[in-house]
Amino acid sequence: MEQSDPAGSPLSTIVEAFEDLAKLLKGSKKQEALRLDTFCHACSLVSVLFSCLGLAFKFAEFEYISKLHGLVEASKTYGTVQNMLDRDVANGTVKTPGSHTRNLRRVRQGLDLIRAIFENFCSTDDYSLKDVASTAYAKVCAPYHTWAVRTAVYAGMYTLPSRDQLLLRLNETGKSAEKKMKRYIDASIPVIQYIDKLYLSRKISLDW
Ligand code: 1PZ
Repeated sequence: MEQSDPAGSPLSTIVEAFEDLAKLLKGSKKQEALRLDTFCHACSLVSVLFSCLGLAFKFAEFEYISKLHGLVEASKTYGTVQNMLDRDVANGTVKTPGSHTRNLRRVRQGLDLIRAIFENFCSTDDYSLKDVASTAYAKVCAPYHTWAVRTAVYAGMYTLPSRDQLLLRLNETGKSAEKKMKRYIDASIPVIQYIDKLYLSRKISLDW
């Protein structure tokens, strides 16, 4: 950890959890399975970001947390992500609304959305976060959301805090935030790819 890092900042906590997860996946021998509770722990830390966004994204927070809660419950029965997916495949419930495999797909899309937002954040100095967030959302999530949800999300973008306000709420400077965002980007990519591979190897497409 670097001296200039504000200790215990929410971004640091998230980044460290995803770096640990990425390391675990990289170090694990070929077929070693990912424990669902380990994965859920890292994902649960992300929810602090919602408190920086304001009321308009309360519904996104609720959506994310309820899907994650479903996965936490599933971890008690299935133990590993692999077992959970295999059960839905066997039951023919992969895409059934509310199924574990579907919830994992949504949480994974949330992680990818954050990655895309962070990438855009690091590549511009825009005072407003509207474009940063809108273009990320348009690419990563909008294709899979209903018209009503997309409309609500784009309307909510006008209420996002400014770049400076966000930094203040995260207890970061522009520099420290960008450093950590880049670390999240690097750590989340292998995690997302790992999950995608589990779907593809079970002949589950990624277009939903
Ligand atoms: C700093 C800039 C911040 C920008 C914030 C952008 C937030 C975009 C929020 C997108 C909310 C989508 C809410 C509703 C989604 C639902 O359609 C699906 C339904 O899934 P189904 O029940 O059909 O299986 N739900 C989800 O996809 C759950 C996860 C959505 C939330 C991910 C957000 C993560 C972003 C955090 C940003 C800090």
